[in-house]
Amino acid sequence: MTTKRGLFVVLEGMDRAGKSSQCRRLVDHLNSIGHRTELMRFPERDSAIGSLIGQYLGRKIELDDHAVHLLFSANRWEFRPHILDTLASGVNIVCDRYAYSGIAFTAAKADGPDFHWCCQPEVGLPAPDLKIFLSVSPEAQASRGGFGAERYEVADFQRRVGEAYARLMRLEDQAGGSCPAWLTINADGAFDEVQQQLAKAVVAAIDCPRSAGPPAG
Ligand code: DGP
Ligand code: NA
Ligand code: NA
Repeated sequence: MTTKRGLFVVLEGMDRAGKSSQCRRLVDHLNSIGHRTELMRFPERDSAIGSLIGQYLGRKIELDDHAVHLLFSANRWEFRPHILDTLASGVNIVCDRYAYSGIAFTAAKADGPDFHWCCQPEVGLPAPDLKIFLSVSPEAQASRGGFGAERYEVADFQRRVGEAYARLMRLEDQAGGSCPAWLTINADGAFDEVQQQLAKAVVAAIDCPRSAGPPAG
């Protein structure tokens, strides 16, 4: 009997949407009901490339916008073999941010790289089976203690990140076909309610049939 490939789920959203806590809870829940699932995150700061990204976000070093964009992308590419091996072994992946953060955060930069240029380094990465956008209002962002001290944690920049995500999701939904549509979940409400909606969507997707091979990029 062949092992059913694991499901590749990506969670995206602006900062303070509660993504990381929701991802952790979701992974615990899925494992507790017998769906073997691994948590991944990008940027994964625990690699040589990730350490440079961490220094950049912490304002320890300065880098050209194009160079840092490629580092974020390279950080995803260096984990491509791990993603493919994990899925092939039948283990699901819940991933806290992915290529869509890469595009939205760079495209949001004033006078930064062009939107279409931003998309190119991500082409060919393993494609998620399910993409979930956790939306959060500026009011809820503010009520969660405001932003931290890292480079992108500024209200006006986050507004532009939201616009870039919206553009990206519109483009992908128009493309249709092989691009699975986005599921948007509003994360302004109570943590447990958001978690329930997430778990329901992900369990339904785990139970769906999917291609045996690795998800195409
Ligand atoms: P996090 O560890 O999820 O809080 O992400 C750190 C910050 O980096 C956050 O502001 C989002 C941003 N970010 C995540 N992925 C990318 C990416 O690929 N490119 C850029 N430019 N920023 C990213
Ligand atoms: Na952050
Ligand atoms: Na996070």
